[in-house]
Amino acid sequence: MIGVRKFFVRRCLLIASSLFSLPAAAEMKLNLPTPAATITQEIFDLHMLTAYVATIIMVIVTAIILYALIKFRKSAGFEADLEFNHSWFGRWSWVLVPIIVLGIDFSIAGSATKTLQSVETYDDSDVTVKVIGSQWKWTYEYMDDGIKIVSNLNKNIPEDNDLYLRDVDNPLVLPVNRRIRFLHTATDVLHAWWVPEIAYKKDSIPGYINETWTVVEKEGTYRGQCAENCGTGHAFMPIVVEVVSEDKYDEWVNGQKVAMAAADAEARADKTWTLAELMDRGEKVYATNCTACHQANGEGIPNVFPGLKGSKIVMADMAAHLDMVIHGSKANPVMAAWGKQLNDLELAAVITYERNAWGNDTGETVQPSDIKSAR
Ligand code: HEC
Ligand SMILES: [Cu+2]
Repeated sequence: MIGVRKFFVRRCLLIASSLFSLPAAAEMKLNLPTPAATITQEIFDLHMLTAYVATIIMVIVTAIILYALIKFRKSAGFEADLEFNHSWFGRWSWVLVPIIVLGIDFSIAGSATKTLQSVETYDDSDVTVKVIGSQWKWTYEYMDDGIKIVSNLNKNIPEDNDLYLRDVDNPLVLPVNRRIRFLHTATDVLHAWWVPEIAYKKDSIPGYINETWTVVEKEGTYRGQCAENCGTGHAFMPIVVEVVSEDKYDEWVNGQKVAMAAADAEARADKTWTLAELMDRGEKVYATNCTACHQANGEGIPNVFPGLKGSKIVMADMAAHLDMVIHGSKANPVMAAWGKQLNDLELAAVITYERNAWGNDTGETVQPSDIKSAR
């Protein structure tokens, strides 16, 4: 056995060498990320001002303490001045010190108040996005254009990749140099939409709307995380924002509108869909909206989310199945009313998929017209 002392020396060397090894040092970010928006720049500047003031105070106080320790040490024969508090300086220092401290406080409070005022300035915006947190995904609704984006974790990124748990299938797309208003809310529990480079943090609260704003000054991809512990999938709802030029943004908006109109027309079309067509679409709807809880293999999570594979409702009771998916569960609000979020074709497809995937093999199809009458 190696001695305790040797053990600690080795441990310290190991930690030191890993701290100073090149990749680790390159990864080590000591400060907040570089802001890319006016409001986050203001917050960053306030943070730096506070950090500088605190550092200067720390240096001065440490210097005074060290000076006093050395200069007035007993071994050098120093004797304490028991009458210090009766001297001029001894008396006035009790007044001066609080005045200095208050002065420092006010100098920071001035900037802090200004920043807080900017944070709470709700001017007209060019783009308004409703940001909806759900267990465990983000939905973005562009209020002016009627576009809706569902943003899910990209599960295809391997663990050793930098973007593991930090990438999504559909990012939020925003124009550069335009004022964006975010309206934050949630469908189930508290979440918080946080992208430190471009937007500050505010809670997403069910049944309540919080507002934040930003003007992003640099095009690019910005990443963030849900910043409110919202359940077992909290780590699996990352945020990705693509900030693009205005032209690109307009192009993207038009593309989305065309795609939405096409999907809408398709859902309304008076057509009987085949099992294969419905399964194909249903698999996608299921992957986007249902896997977070019921899992890709349809087995759910025991005692938390029921399995759909072999489920009685899914296999036999069609009316109960339609009711559960369209209107949600009355017993457990975690199972949402998908009738509000998906159109008739999407609902018909996902229900058909549940009834035929994972060996459920009922061979039954559900048509959009069935959904229409069950709504
Ligand atoms: C946030 C988690 C969550 C998501 C997402 C979710 N469900 Fe559910 N689901 C539940 C819970 C919890 C229940 C149990 C409800 C109850 O006990 O009343 C449930 C129950 C069900 C049932 C009844 C199963 C049974 O045997 O009782 C069906 C069918 C179902 N969900 C379908 C879906 C479909 C389709 C989707 C996607 C469009 C979906 N769910 C998305 C949580 C979820
Ligand atoms: Cu969350």
